[in-house]
Amino acid sequence: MTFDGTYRYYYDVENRLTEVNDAGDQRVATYKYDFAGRKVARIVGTTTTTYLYDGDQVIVEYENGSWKRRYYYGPGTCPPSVWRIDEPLLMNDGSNDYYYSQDHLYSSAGLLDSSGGVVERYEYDAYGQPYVLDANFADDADGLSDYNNPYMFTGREVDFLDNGNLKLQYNRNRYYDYYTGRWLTQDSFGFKYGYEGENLYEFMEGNPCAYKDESINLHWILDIDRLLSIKGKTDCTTINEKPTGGVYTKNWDYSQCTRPCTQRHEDVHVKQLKPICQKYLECWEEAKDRKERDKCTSVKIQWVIDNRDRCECEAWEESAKCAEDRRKERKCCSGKGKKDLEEYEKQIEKAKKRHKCN
Ligand SMILES: [Ca+2]
Repeated sequence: MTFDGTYRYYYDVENRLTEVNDAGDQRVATYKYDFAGRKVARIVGTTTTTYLYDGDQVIVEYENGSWKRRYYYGPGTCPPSVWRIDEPLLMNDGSNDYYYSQDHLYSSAGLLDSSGGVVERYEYDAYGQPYVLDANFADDADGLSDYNNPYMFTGREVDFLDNGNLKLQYNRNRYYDYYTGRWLTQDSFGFKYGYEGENLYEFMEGNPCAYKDESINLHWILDIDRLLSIKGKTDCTTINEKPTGGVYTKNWDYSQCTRPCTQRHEDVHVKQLKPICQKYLECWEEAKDRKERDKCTSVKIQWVIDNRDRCECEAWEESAKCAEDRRKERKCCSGKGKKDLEEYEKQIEKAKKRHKCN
């Protein structure tokens, strides 16, 4: 996207956002990146914010050369905890520690001081647009965090530009615009793996209410954008259990009768992916430059392509076992449950054919 009616966007040859201007082409922000494509500087007016990284996470933020904030994160890096890659725990601003409390999508829900008192709260719409509230749930006067907290929707960093009139979420490989509900640039992996919807700028296939954050477990290994940034799914459903993996898109995923089977199916995938994930992360850490990192990604993707049918067959086998188990359960005996189970069993057969399982 180069112009959204209000702001103009400029990119470098690697398709990274370098400048944001207003409609009159007056500079709003400038961005700079390092060799690995990480955003290392943001210049707004006379303020230059620079970022020091540990791997893919910002650990120190500087303003005009003096350090302003430090960040500490949770440990998640690999399935089944991969969705915690963006789990800020603590922000220190030189005089105070602030702790994050998160919701089920690992979006920041509140910022707490060191005695555990809430100092600021955050709410989101389905497309992730953040709203800053004070401790008593009243709207913040200017809509900007009083504590300069950048971590909001799905634990990712927000750039509040033009006094908060433009909010861009930085998801490492690309930026997401809450207002239009789309990415500024294309998914770098294109349509290759069939997980995108109708276009490459789409956010959650245009249906953030139907897609759960947890679906990253399967997606992430296929797409580096998603590994590093995928955390963009919101949940407007009423699912209470925390799944360990899975793409929750179909009716049977939401059925009380068959949902445990989706869970068991995805758990199989999580187990399958773990070794390749581990290998990938090691490769990524050892890589010296972007080219080497790309190589790690190719190896991983090739593994997924080579093993897809085998992995799917194992997982659908588990689904079939589960469906058998569920037949004995009351929830699946009659009415909607029974219908859901029948539909699910049909899908198992279809999937087995599709993946040429024996
Ligand atoms: Ca404020």
